[in-house]
Amino acid sequence: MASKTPKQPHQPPVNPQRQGDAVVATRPRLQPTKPPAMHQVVLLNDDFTPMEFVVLVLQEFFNKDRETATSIMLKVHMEGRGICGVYTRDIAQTKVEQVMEAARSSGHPLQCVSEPVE
Ligand code: TYC
Repeated sequence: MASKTPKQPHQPPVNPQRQGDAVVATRPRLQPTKPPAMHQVVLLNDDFTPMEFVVLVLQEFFNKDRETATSIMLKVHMEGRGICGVYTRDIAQTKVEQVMEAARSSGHPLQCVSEPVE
């Protein structure tokens, strides 16, 4: 897969410089790097997963307190989807896998996706 990260210009390996008696290996400064793109984990509504299971998922995998978890669950229930958290891409994907596995092993059809933050 092609990376979106621009290639850094070629850096000579080291550039020994004298500082008094010491010889210090230095490198030219790299270009400043961009912060990683962030991804949101979104829970989707369905008609079968128990509300209590969704609240427990939000507490367990997204570190929400019970009140916040309940309010996110109700938002998903009423509006069809809701954001559980925002993470780097790999962490967001891991959260999706954890939720999907918990749902699968409990026999619930709960769906969870991650998507880049706009
Ligand atoms: N709609 C479900 C019910 O009435 C509850 C639910 C909430 C399911 C959020 C999924 O992501 C979800 N039991």
